[in-house]
Amino acid sequence: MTELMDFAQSVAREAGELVVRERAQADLVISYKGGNELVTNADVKADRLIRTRIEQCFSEHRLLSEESSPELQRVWDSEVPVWIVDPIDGTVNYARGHIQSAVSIAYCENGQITLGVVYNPFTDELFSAELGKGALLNGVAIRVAQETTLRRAVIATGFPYIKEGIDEMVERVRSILHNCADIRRLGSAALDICWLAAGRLDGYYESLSLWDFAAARLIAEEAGAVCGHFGFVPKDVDPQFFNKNLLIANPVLYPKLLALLRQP
Ligand code: LIP
Repeated sequence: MTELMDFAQSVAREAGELVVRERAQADLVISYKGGNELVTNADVKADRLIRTRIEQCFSEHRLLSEESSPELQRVWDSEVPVWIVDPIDGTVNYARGHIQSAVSIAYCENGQITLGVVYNPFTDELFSAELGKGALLNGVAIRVAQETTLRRAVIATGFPYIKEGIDEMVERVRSILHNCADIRRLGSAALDICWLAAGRLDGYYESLSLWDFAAARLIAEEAGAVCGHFGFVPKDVDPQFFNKNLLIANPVLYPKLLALLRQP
């Protein structure tokens, strides 16, 4: 394990312990960003912890995180390494006492995400990957499921806090339900994608923020998934960072799901 991976896993576990402790103390403070996007004081505390650890160990690095620097979007232009962090992915789940939430930490250098860690402290499951070295769950290698039949495929997705465009999303759900086995809406994109990497799901699609998927996308690719988009990708944006209309699946199902989701 490289020094960066050791650091990322250690910080993810420390932040995970913090968010479990904060919720157990039953003094969770819930507020709303932009009107209806839920955030808790634990998100902010975990974000501050991760930022502090990065500043202590890698003072020249930059941080893109949901809670403290959402404006730094063109990470691939950065001349110094960038950590891409979601301190709690699955915030609504976390605030409502569910266990499908995770700390997500990705490392980007020279325009390439080379490390990803997604840690669910409620299940003690740490998903990780380094570029070109495969994907692991608690240190054991994981691979995508080999399901090749749409009608047997279980597909995960999610929906944004802002409800505009929801009718189009419902139509996609209708198409998936007519052609696949079932849908899962688990509430954490990072864990949806890591579960696909571990063979627990067969496909995933959604539009997100970069910090939701940056780490998990590398983990899924290293586990054998195809990661792409079922919509237009701007020419000046590196696809690994583009956050609209993501589609992730094993190489056989990917084109089948692409055709399904692209239907008018
Ligand atoms: C969440 C994602 C989820 C998506 C939600 C939200 P957050 O991230 O993980 O898949 O459907 O709308 O974006 O806000 O919990 O970090």
